Amino acid sequence: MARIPDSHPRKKSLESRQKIVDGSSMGLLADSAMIAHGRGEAFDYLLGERTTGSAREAIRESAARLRNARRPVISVNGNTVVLAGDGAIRLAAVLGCPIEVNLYYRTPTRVNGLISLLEEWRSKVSQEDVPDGFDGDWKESVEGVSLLGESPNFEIEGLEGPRSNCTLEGIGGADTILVPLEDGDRCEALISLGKEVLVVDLNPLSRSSRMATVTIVDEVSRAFEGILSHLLNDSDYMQTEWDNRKSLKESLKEIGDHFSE
Ligand code: PTJ
Repeated sequence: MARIPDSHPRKKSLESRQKIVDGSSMGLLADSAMIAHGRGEAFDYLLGERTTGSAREAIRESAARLRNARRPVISVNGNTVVLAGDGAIRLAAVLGCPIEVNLYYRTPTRVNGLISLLEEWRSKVSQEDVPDGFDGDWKESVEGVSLLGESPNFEIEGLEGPRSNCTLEGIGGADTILVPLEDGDRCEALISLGKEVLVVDLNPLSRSSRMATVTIVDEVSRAFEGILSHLLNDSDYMQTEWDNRKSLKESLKEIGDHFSE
């Protein structure tokens, strides 16, 4: 890929697009991954490619809920691993929770490939400087992150087909699930199992956005960075009685406001 100058106003967006192109040629992504990414890009453009005020609130609320969770888990699909696998590892290290590869279009080759990519990220992140506010042995915490999904031993009730397969150690036994780019049916099934579902989705109108306990209407890598920062430096904040509908309405208003600014 040609080097994009730092001054290019859409550098981050072009780099993300390239990650999707590369992930696709490596066989890690679903055939429709680029369509999903394009839809996300369009909403991000409308939102001004920034974390809006309502997304910041949802990020803060999600961090508090993940901190309070008994058994949190981060569920990742192909697009999330390719765009924000490093961020997922940092979050899991701080939370002491597993990451589960859980795919809509599940094939053993994709699951294994995505777990290998996460293993590479785990090794790189373990060498990074200790993040501000982290108390403990960073290398040990990162190396301890377990990567699940290869051998499903649990089925999500109310869902048919391969996307119902997950693990008891991860999604099956979790009380709180952080799940970017989720599909509406599965989000609904997880909610009806009594789980708290924290969704990251740039589309505030999607069914998963509307079904979730808390929806972060933001780009997945920005959302992960925000959650990390709140986990490490905002421990006084207590979770609230979250009104997700109100938050989604606010994000739609922010789209309108962005264009009248
Ligand atoms: O890897 P798999 O097999 O699990 O398949 C993954 C995709 C994403 C292909 C599959 O789940 C799918 O088709 O998703 P949808 O139904 O297109 O939904 C994707 C949602 O994520 C859309 O509402 C997009 O707006 C949103 N989205 C796309 N890219 C991003 C995003 N949200 C946050 N950050 C992004 N980078």
